[in-house]
Amino acid sequence: MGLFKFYKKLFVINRGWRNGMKKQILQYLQKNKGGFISGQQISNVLGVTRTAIWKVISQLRQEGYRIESLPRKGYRLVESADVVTPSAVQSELKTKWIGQELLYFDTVHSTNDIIKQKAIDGAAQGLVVISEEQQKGRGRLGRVWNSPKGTGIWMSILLRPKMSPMEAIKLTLLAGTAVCQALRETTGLEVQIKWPNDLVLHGKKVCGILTEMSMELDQIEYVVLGIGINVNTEDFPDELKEIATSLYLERKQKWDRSAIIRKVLEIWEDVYEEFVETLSLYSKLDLIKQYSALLNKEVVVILNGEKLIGEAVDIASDGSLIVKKLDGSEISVISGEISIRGLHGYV
Ligand code: BTX
Repeated sequence: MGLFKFYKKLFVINRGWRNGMKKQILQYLQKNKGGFISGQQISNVLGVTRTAIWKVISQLRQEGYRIESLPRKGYRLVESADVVTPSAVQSELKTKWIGQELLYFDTVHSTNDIIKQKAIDGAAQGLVVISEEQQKGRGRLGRVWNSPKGTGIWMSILLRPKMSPMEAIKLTLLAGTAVCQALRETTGLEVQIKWPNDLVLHGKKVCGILTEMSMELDQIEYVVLGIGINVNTEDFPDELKEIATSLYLERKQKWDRSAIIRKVLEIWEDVYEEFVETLSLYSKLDLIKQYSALLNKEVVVILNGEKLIGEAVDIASDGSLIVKKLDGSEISVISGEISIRGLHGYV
């Protein structure tokens, strides 16, 4: 091994060790939130020097955590920062493999693009990429996804499912269900699924999901699951004001983004593992219907450029939307653009 490679490896090991320690110290402070713990105590429990602890505390303060320190008393976590750094997200993350490898950026073009590059480089499934901001956040069909700094969750997950592309299409709807459940559990807000890939609150879009696949000879190489959630957004650009909302705007309350990320990853790991095993939506179908914003509504479906009016009457076991047309006949829609009739901004 060349000298440069050796030092680079040493640097990576050192950085990994320091990140691990940061996570542990943060966990320890969070467990004792409000009370003081001495540097000696942390040093004894974690087996690191007090100087190393002091360095980590300085880093955490730079990330925005308010940590008080008093001579002879030690350190006290006063306020957790709304940060989505690996240490903040992973400190209490209860997944087995999703998000255990996590890359964090201040700004990127698109988190989906970073994951794609990592997938090509051979990264294992479960890798999560989070960025504070996306300069070229994407929606479907090349549309723009507004991703301003520090306000939302802009993240992508790498998956390598062993299934046909036809099965993998269902991942979007399943992911929407998992995120919907996570948002309901963490905020108590009645988030709904707007089939197939949006989540809405009172008819306005709060989250979008973009699934991108790479295939080789009809085999899936990898899937990138991109999730965008408007969490603490206070204002939207004029063109989005009528159609977009955030968790903040619903309650005028700021939410802890890393807690939401953890819940999303934990629920998604369970849902995904079950789907990979059964290849069936069956166990989630009731939930998908219960959370649906479309069922029993009059809808406009735009299919291959053609407009079709009807009522959304069911979601079939393959995830398709059943629409009853004005002439009484029913069609099954696999994917497409759906508008809810009469809802401002959607028609
Ligand atoms: P979509 O094509 O269904 O929705 C895109 C449309 O939504 C836009 O044309 C615009 O009208 C509206 N829109 C744009 N930004 C927002 C916003 N912040 N909130 C509400 N509505 C908006 C939805 O596509 C899929 C979005 C996925 C975003 C994630 S973020 C992480 C990952 N990286 C990336 O580049 N995309 C995904």
